[in-house]
Amino acid sequence: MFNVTRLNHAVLWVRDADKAADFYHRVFGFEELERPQGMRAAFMRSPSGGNHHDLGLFEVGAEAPRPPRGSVGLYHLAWEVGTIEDLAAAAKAVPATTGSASRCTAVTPTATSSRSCGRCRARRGASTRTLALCCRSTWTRSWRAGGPVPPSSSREAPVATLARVAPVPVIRSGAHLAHTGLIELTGGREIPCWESPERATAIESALRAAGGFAFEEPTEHGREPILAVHDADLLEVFEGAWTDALAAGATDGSRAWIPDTYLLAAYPGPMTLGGHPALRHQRLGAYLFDTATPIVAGTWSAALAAVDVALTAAERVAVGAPLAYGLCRPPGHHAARRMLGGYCYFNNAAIVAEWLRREGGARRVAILDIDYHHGNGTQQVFWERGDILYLSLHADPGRAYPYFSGYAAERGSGDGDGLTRNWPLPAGASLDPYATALAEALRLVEAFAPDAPLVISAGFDTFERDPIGDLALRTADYAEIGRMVRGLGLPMVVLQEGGYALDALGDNALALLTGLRSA
Ligand code: Q9C
Ligand code: ZN
Repeated sequence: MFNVTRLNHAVLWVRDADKAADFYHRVFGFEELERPQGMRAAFMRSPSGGNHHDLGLFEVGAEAPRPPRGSVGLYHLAWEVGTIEDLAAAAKAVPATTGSASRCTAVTPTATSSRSCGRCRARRGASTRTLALCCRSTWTRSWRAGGPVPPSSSREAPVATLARVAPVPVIRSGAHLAHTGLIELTGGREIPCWESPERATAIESALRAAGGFAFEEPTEHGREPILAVHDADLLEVFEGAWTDALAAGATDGSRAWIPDTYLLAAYPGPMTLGGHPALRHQRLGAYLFDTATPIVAGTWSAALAAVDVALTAAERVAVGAPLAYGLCRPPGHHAARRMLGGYCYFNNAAIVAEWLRREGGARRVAILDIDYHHGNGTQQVFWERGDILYLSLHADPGRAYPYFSGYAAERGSGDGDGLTRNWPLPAGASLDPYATALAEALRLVEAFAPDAPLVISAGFDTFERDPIGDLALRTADYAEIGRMVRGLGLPMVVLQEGGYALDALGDNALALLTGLRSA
């Protein structure tokens, strides 16, 4: 499918409205809005979302000359129509069989035209409420080459350009749906976990409604890529915790499992301890740093699937997609080498980065983490690595979860000295300070010169209305962030991390992805 960008309200004069409507549906994903009664016309809406496009297809009749072969009957283009109602009004002013192909027809229903096209004298107004048609021949000629382009000889630069942009692969799986019924403890109270299946559902449906995305299932990658980042004993305990908890009667299966003891570094003191319990749900307390990582029957498979989602997205980019989105759930950036936490089980982003090194032939991989929280797990995994850059913008841990990492002084060590960088942000930070920090981070990415796709840990808990965050980004800001990152010119793998304002999550993800794929 093609993707329409920068097309503002086009009107196409076509030989056959049915065929044209079908074409625009199949090739560009336009949805039909309306077939006005008594008119050979179709009104359609583009899938590109955000920048909202409408399209009017008007049949000019069979006596009009044939378009070039393969040009699907496109005769005329027009642009700058304010609303679909304007289109309808304009259409009534045009005889149903206007179709003399050698000359263009101008219609200016609200008559604010100020200039004429030098080629055809069609009047074209400065007002967006003016409809004008012009220069059909040039447009049709270039059609097959990837869409109409403005006639270069014309000083009239049309607003409309149809760009051939492949849909963005969105890798998603339904496996996360069973990772549900989760609870967390907040201020001593048990509440439904913010990290819910509806999050991924909301994002997926927003992207589907917007169009321009290709939804794909992940392929299985097995445990090897996970074991390149996480310790085998973590996997063993995580995998078996639920069944052991059930078998031991520690849970009746109706509630998420949250262990009751946590093995802190401070626990042993001078002691040499003699062992660990055999049951994995009890051992789990040595592999968690908080109570925000509940386990239910579907958790293990969901976490495995999230890794497959991430790796499949990375593969799409590795074979040439400029951008792919892994709709990971559960998220990953709080999960460390042998530690779960913060709604995270496997560190999807770290696994992708390591996989790009080992399997993707990359020598330098950069990870940009824009979740509200510091990605303590990712930072830990690559702390001493000279081949992986980890950059994180987040709420200052002096006031925000996870509290114990993400300070500006943390910069990596050994080979990784200087290759971890943190930008703690004050409460209430809006796009301005955010963009300043981001620009700094992007300069470091450039200096590092990755030879692999940029891995983006994307959280939308930086949103102004996020229930657990206190930054102040707005939906449109994510598009701006996307455009800034896009400026690097690197291919990109976007992996879903946090974001809990359910009603805005889809729009925010759409905005980021739209910015990331902007021209
Ligand atoms: N109720 C991500 O955004 N907070 N994780 C728990 C106790 C945990 C956030 C506070 C926040 C984890 C991926
Ligand atoms: Zn977060």
